[in-house]
Amino acid sequence: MAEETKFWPKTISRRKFLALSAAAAGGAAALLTMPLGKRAGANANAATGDDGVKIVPTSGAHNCGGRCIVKAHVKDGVIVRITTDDAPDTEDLPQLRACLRCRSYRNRLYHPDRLKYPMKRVGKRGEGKFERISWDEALTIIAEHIKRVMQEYGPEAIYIHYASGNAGKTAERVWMQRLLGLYGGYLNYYGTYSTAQTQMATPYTYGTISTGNSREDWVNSKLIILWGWNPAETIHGTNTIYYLRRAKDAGAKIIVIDPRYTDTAINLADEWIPIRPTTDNALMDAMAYVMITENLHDQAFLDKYCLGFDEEHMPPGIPPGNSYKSYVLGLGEDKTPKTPEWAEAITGVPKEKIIQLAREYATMKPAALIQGWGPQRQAYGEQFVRGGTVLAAMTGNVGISGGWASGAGYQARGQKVGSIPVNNPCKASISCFIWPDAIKRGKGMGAKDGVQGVEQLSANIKIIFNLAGNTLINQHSDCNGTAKLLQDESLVELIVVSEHFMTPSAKFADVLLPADNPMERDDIVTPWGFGDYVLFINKAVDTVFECRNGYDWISDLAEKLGIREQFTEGKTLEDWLRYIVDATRKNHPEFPTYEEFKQKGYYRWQYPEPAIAFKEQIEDPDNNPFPTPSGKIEIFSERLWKMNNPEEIPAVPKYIPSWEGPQDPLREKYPLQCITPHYRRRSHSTFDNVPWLEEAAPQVVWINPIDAEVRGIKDGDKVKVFNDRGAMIICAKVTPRIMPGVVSVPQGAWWTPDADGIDQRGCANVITKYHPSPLAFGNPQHTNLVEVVKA
Ligand SMILES: Nc1nc2c(c(=O)[nH]1)N[C@H]1C(S)=C(S)[C@@H](COP(=O)(O)OP(=O)(O)OC[C@H]3O[C@@H](n4cnc5c(=O)[nH]c(N)nc54)[C@H](O)[C@@H]3O)O[C@H]1N2
Ligand SMILES: Nc1nc2c(c(=O)[nH]1)N[C@H]1C(S)=C(S)[C@@H](COP(=O)(O)OP(=O)(O)OC[C@H]3O[C@@H](n4cnc5c(=O)[nH]c(N)nc54)[C@H](O)[C@@H]3O)O[C@H]1N2
Ligand code: SF4
Ligand SMILES: [Mo]
Repeated sequence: MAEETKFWPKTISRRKFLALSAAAAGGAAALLTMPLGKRAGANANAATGDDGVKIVPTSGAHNCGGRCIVKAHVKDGVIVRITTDDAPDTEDLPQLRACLRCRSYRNRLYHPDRLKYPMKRVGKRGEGKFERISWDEALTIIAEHIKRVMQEYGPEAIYIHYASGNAGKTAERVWMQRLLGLYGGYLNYYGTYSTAQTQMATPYTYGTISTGNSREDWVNSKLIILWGWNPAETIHGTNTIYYLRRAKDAGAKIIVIDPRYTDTAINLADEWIPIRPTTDNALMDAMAYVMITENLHDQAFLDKYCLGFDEEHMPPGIPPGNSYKSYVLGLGEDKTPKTPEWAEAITGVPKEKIIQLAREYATMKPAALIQGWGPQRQAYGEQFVRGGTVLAAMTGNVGISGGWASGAGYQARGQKVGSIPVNNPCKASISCFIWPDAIKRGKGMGAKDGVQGVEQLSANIKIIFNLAGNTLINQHSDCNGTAKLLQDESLVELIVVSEHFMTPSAKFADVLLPADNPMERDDIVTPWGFGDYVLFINKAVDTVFECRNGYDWISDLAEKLGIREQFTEGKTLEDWLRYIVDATRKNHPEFPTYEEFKQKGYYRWQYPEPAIAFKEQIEDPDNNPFPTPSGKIEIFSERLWKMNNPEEIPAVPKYIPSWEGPQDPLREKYPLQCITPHYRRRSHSTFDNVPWLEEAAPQVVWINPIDAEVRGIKDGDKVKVFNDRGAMIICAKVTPRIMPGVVSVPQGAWWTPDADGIDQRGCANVITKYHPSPLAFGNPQHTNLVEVVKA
């Protein structure tokens, strides 16, 4: 075994770090928000070989919104420095430059708290008491449980949970899926914590989630509305902010609609429209009202391509009064015209502003209404998604250059990159958010509970694999409630966690496995939806202590289950990576060979034209129907109508007053709406334990001066944020950057309860609610009411 201290290099002093960052791009703060415009030579010496220093091209594998070129400078087996892309930075091919998170990566890799050995739980579950064991013992425990549970309950009792910490093509989660697929199966999940509502709702309008043009096309927009979207912080594709900046330079007006004056608004917005969380559909409905009553909508487009906008274009057999237009004008059941005055009272947006916004969006063509995913991570997030798609259709902005179809927004142009073959004979699937129900009452749960693929589940969840994720506790809603559920050892019988650190979720493991780090392994990784490239993660340094690669330990587990040969097919990890490259080359003959790809570290596609979603459907509709049942853009969805739940799943998008929204009577007790956005210093909970980043961007709750004053709260005060589900202690940032009545706690801080259960670190999910959304069974983690008091 290695000496414990040998692998940890001396920590670089803070001063030296700040000097390095300053040289790179104007200091740590500037690096945190993605740099704009022309970026000065940050890595002048990246390519030069200092004495004995090897420069290894690699990348991050966490779920950060981007995917960048990271260069590890290795000396004597230790990473001494990290730099980034130093290829020419051109307009057509901007560099894939790393942000401060990957730049600080040595702090994660060489963190003194890194897990070093396999362990098993010795105290009560969740207590965090563990004992070191051998890998062999760990794998024996896991194999015995799999054999027993598979026999006693069948594959639906074994769940491989959503875990986004390792996005590599050969992540442990993938290997576990392959293994259990070969051994009898496992319970699937659908959807994600990121996009549950939009993935489910967008296809009801368009038949697909690929509704985005490519970003080069934004320069053709006259108006860009960023609706609950903050890519200056969330990145959403490396360089997204750069493409928006190009659009602005080309003359586009940019409007940001968000309860917070975000970094994106600071960087780009001509106008910021603050709105009460959960009320966006009221604003959308009133915009539609203005367009209809002022005759600004594109009737010809609606007549030709859409179903259900007005009574003249409804599917047969639907009673009158159910079109979107009837709903907006108050001719439907609710008899309420959705006027700007009506919307002002709900949203807090002045009616003059609503009228102006409607007129601008209808007349400044082409215009792109781009939806972020924050407002769909709400109680009725599905309505937000469909509401945006209807406005895009009403203004004829679908399928054209400079326009944007709205909805999920994945780029219409996607490359086909190979993957590890997985074949799961078990067809049952749950929404990734509803696993607590599948633990408590899985057996018998069916379609109405969010189960897909089978009529009813045949078992409760008995084994959970949580490999590179923190959604067992920290990132799931209601930490306190979930902890109680998992503590009950009579329910889930085995929890296996693979991690780098003792996270709040890792504390709930029965068997805790130390994972290798991306810097210690080879892998292939793709960017988020917008990126036209693939990266090779090159192993830069050796794996430390007893941390192991997923393929390695899961092959040994396969052996214990008697299926090593089937699992590995006699291949090494490198053979599988070649397999992925070969599969990619089959789809894209221009893709480089394995050797070329690995050596360079990335491959970038270049296209002569931007991709325009639904171009064919609009230019030649007869030969290219939309992939919906009617072949049209379905503003009215007969499929939703047939669900017969008009209150929560209406057939046309509607404003539904939300539980824990501004109209909930619970506001008397908990008067503030609390949103929990993504924070620049972390990827969710990953990097929460990196002191450099904590110093640069502390965990604080944003509160408006008006709300602070009545509570006697001053900037920097310690406050308690709480509701019936939990409480946290956190510092207040008193700022007009958040609208009155709303507070904001960035998600991802590690849950750290004191003896009374009060979280001491500002973990957003102590106050969030486990309450799946009606259609997608998705997570509503921005829908919360709280009170804030001085601590
Ligand atoms: N309140 C609130 N909660 C939210 C959200 C919100 O907006 N508000 N957003 C949700 C969203 S969009 C998402 S995607 C989820 C994300 O939730 P998670 O998928 O849980 O993501 P992370 O918190 O980044 O946790 C990833 C874990 O993987 C570990 N890890 C990193 N690399 C490796 C590796 O190579 N191997 C192994 N074994 N482990 C590794 C990290 O240490 C980290 O603990 O959170 C959701 N939770
Ligand atoms: N730095 C950083 N970047 C990340 C991540 C991270 O953790 N850190 N996570 C990545 C992942 S996995 C994901 S899924 C994406 C998440 O990307 P998003 O889901 O788009 O990010 P959020 O911050 O949750 O929300 C975006 C904005 O919506 C606003 N918002 C919240 N509720 C409402 C509402 O009701 N109405 C309106 N109009 N606005 C609202 C928030 O204030 C926020 O500014 O980010 C990715 N990028
Ligand atoms: S954290 Fe993500 S966006 Fe930042 S450098 Fe790493 S890969 Fe790029
Ligand atoms: Mo996400």
